[in-house]
Amino acid sequence: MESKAISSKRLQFHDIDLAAHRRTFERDVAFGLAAQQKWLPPKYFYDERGSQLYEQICCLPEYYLYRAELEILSTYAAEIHAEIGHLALVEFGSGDARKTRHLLTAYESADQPFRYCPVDISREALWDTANRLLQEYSHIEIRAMHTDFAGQPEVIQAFKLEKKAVAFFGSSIGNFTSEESADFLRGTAAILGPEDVFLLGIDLKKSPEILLPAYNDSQGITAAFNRNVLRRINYELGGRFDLQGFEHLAFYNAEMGRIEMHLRSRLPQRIPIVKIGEVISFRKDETIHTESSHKYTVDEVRDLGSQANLVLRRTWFDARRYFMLALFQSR
Ligand code: AVI
Repeated sequence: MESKAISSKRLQFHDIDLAAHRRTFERDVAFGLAAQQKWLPPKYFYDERGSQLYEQICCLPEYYLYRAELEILSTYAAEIHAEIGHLALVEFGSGDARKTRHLLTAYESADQPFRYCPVDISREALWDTANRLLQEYSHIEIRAMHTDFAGQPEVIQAFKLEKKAVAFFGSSIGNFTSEESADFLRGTAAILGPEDVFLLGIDLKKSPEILLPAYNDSQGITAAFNRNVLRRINYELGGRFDLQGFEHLAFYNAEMGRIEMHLRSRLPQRIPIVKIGEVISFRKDETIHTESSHKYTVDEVRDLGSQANLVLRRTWFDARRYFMLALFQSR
């Protein structure tokens, strides 16, 4: 694994294998757009613009997920800190760490040094957040890692932590396929020591009347977020997508227990993508499946954990029980 590190007394910043990132993007786009049901992995939403759009989504009145998890973290931060102990906190998909601040504040209140290890696919978000947190918390020491952690939770072993709490907030696990989430949880369980814990924030099943507006907001921010993957293909891979030629579509697939986001071609079109040397044909109304957002019951979360050798130790909910924070330890 290639790694570039920027280091100061309180911040170490690791960039892992960036050339490989770009090659994977080309390969995934070529593979996904050649399939019968065209698809793209949702992780490619998150370039600088995509991360900003996601931050805006989190402020939308319809997007209850963010506020529900924030409510849990702000209400129970001290309790969560007491339960997990003053362990180094590793966070997958840390983004701007807005919600995590509540937990970091509980760490800071202990008046002892603590280590925060954010891991994210968006370099800009990671860099800005790490530097901002250093200003805000005098006891914090940061080891940040810029990498695509999804298929390889074991990358965090590079932090060489003796004991740790690993967090994965935001229901981002819901964006994995069932196979990916099973692998991710198994991989995470495998690197937990006997006193380590895993904190998983996860969106619960609820009425489509609440779910649907969260992915079809009235300001069109989610639509812009969805189309951002085409914009990214244009500027990184020499694509020729006209973003307005694709309509944002989000619906609840009850059988699969998930929201699906697609981009639907408004017309028959042929789109060259220079760097992959292909021209992709679309029929009118043909879609690219860009994201699944799985929703769970509490029992499904427990089962998901136990299939990966994780035991559910504690749960916290928001007042409406829209969202759950689950604390696991390895069996
Ligand atoms: C990051 N992830 C959990 C979000 C979700 O709700 O699935 C991404 C998102 N997609 C559309 N809106 C937000």
